[in-house]
Amino acid sequence: MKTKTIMITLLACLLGFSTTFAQSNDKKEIDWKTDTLKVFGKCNMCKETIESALKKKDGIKSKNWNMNTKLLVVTYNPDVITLDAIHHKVANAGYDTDKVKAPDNAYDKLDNCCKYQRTEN
Ligand SMILES: [Cu+2]
Repeated sequence: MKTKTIMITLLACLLGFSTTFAQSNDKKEIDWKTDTLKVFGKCNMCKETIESALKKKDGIKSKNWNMNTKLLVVTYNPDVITLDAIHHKVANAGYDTDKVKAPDNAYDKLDNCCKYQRTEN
């Protein structure tokens, strides 16, 4: 009787363990992607605006815009957001990227100190 109880307990443990294992195996690892894009901005306030346009809930893991190089390095979950969508998010915050031009009304909303020189095209 005692042996049976032990056996059942052991079996239950094993079953529980294998289920946990299967679950963690099922859960897909996030295949983070890192890309660099050019974003035309000027100062530290631009940095704030550019970086806060990219949010964690949108699949962004990290972002860092360099004021001197104008390069934004962004790590994101490609299952959640595309690089194209990232360009658009930055552009909608008022900043031209190397691919997407910011809407004029978004640019106009920027603080005067942040009004970077736009290229004509
Ligand atoms: Cu600025």
